Amino acid sequence: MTIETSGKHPIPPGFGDALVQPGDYARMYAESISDPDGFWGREGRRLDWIHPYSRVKNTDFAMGQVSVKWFEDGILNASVNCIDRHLPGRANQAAIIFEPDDPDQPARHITYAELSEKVNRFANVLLSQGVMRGDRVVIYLPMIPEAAYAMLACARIGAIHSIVFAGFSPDALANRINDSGAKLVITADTAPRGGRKTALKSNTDAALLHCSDRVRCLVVRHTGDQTSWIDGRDVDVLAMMEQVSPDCPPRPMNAEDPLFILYTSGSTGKPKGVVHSTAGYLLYAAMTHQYVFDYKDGDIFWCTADVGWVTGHSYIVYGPLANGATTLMFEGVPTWPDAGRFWAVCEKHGVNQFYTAPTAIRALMGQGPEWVEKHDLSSLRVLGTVGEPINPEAWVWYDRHVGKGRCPIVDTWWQTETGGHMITSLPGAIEAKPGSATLPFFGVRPVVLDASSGAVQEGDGVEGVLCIADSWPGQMRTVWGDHQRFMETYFQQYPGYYFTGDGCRRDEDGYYWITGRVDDVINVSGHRMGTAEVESALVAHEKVAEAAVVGYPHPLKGQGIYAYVTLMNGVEPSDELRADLEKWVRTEIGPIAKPDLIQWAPGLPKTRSGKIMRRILRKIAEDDFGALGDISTLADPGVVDQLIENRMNRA
Ligand code: 6R9
Repeated sequence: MTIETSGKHPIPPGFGDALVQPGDYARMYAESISDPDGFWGREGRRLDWIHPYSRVKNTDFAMGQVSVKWFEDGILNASVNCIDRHLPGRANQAAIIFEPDDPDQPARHITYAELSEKVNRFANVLLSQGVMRGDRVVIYLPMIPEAAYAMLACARIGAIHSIVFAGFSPDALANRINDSGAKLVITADTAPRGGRKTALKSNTDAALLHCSDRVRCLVVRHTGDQTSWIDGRDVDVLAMMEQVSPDCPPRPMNAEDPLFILYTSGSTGKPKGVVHSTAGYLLYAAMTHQYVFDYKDGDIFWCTADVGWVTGHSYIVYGPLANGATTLMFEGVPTWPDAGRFWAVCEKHGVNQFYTAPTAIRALMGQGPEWVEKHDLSSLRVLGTVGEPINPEAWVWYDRHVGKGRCPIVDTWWQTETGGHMITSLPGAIEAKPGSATLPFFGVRPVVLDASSGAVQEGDGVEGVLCIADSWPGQMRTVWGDHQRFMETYFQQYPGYYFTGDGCRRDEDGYYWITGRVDDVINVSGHRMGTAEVESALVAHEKVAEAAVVGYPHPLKGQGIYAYVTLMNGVEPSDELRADLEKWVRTEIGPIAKPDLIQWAPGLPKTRSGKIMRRILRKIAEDDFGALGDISTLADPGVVDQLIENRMNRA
């Protein structure tokens, strides 16, 4: 199928009352750029403040003194903004609809009144465990309402939460508990997903062997499965919630106090703790949620991400709840019990906005449109995608079979570091092009730079690396415990700009097309993975001497993980060893990091100074070795032929 992608896709009829109209976008965008203080000073009033701010923007991108502050003298509480202020008008409206893994179990509608009681009680449990303002709390929970209660309870008392995706291994969990210096970890007994169970409590037990013995463990008894129990360390949080007061006064917080830390992969072996602020982050999540999805009162909003990723933070919990929305939380997977589950859930709950990842769309597309056609999707109004570039085939399928041509698709480009959407279309205002994230959100100043010279590429029809020229309220503030690393990672390479790590093209219409990462980060099913992280896991195995990891095109995952492994002298390659290495990476990092292909490499292509030539390894992994480029600087060009001969991906 060839697909016309250069033309604009007209806005479907029925968006005449969209929050942002075609004429508004250009006007509002221009104002947001020419007068950020005026624009954000007004938008900041979306939040409820205990003490209003007098200063709006105070930011500096100069290397060595990078500093990002918004609304810095304002005082507020994030949980009040997500709960208390909605109680007068929405006490009986559902805040969260919980759809369990097992479709035969009843869904739960949690009203704002109930959410309030749960969060207050949860906050009192945290206080009873000695958690104080500024303390870190690690949350290792599945997609259950208690994850949202835990986040908001932290926010209520001024503790900083750090969610670790429930698919991460005990080692990854321990590293994050230790790096953040958390006092407490919150987990569940077991987590059902797609009919299978993950033993979260026993993973946590294993992690805590590598942590200070002062770290406490709160356990949500979710399935009731038997777990080990250490008296004095483990606390049954649901039982305890019954015993504490249903009132917990919110702690007044400074606008710039950290709301949460979220670890994400970069070009080095060690994930970094991305720190987000209370006011700027919350405002940005709320505003993008409202405008980008054209969210209106009474709508049912569903973001299929996991709360363990930034998308879940901003568009399951903080953005929707700050707007008094009804947000759907789904414990399961798209393909269980069958490939119609997403659409069954949309029909059952009358979902109006549906937000998912291209990898999920591709997987469902492969099952055929009949799974979609079985269900009544007439409630859907806006569709969204996030996580990686969407291929036009998947875009067209989504539009045709899910949206029936009636629903604008918003392709939202953003990052853990940006807090919320940065480049995206708007349902009633910006026409889409399949595969393009289109135009910048209000207040966002994208620039395309020449990758090697750093020169700004002016005008349209240009290509290069994507940077952002000025701050926006949702921007990360620092790397937890390492401001120097924050500056070096994002502001050193192209002085004066925030460097996104993505390549990008701006077409003749000024539309942005993200071409993927230009650093050593790969995007597997929309999840970020540092190649260095997988390499350090592999070389930690006693039989591995050296490893190099690259991405390669994968039909479902977007990118797959391709590992070249050099074994220790005297160790023979075997299928058992390959399986063992796969298992090893799963336990070191988690199932999402398992290499798709492992090639035994007696040697790796290196320069004379010993640098691995990843460019060559990428080409071989892509099965595109006709275009290897210059290999004359290699210390031993012979290894290349051998690697080509034994390549694993024969596309
Ligand atoms: C929100 C999220 C960020 C990286 C980002 C880019 C890729 C995300 C995209 C997209 C093309 C989109 N990415 N959305 N690429 N089009 N709509 O995914 O955060 O996990 O930090 O990943 O994902 O490469 O730099 P995160």
